Amino acid sequence: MIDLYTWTTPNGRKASIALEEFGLPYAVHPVDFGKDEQFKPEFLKISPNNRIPAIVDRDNGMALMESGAILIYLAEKTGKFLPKSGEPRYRVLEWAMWQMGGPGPIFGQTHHFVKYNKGKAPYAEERFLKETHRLYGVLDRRLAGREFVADEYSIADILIWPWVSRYEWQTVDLNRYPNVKRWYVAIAGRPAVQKGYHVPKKVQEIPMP
Ligand SMILES: N[C@@H](CCC(=O)N[C@@H](CS)C(=O)NCC(=O)O)C(=O)O
Repeated sequence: MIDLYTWTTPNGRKASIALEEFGLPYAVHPVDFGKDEQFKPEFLKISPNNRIPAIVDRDNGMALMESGAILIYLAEKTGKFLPKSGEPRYRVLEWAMWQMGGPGPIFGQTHHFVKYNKGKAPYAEERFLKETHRLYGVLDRRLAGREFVADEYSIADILIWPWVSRYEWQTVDLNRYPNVKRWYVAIAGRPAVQKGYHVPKKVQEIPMP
């Protein structure tokens, strides 16, 4: 049994979608940002960076923060969605790390400046929108002629998809990125994604282009 600490955000949904995909039993503990629960001392013991997602594996008592580390851990625990060795493994890790350093932080800044603080910092809006479109372009080229970012559906897709699911917040028209759109729609149709997206609670339907 995995204890999952999460909220209704892209990083949180990575972990709940992954747990659904791995078929692991898990107990959900909502960390309500509206109540600043991410700063509670009990939560900081599990996630010292006061961010979700975080897990505790009841099999061994291990607590883990950071979605990338969590998904690698769960993939190794179950033997799914991360090849065991060689180039196939490093392709998955390469695109997983691309997400951790690219779409995660950059799209997050786009949400901050473009959606929530429009007009306050025009240069920041321009910079993060430009970088957001650059990253969509990179993903679109990667997905040209391939179904998933690595050889098969993997933790890399699970890490990237929830950030693309906020394309409306980023003012991105997915029709500009046809390979991303095809990939996004295909993954949105997976039962595990449809279930994991609504953890810890349903706030909206999955956006569909
Ligand atoms: N690099 C971290 C980022 C986690 C993160 O930024 N989580 C956000 C929600 S999407 C959060 O917990 N924010 C709480 C806060 O800003 O106080 C990961 O991938 O897990």
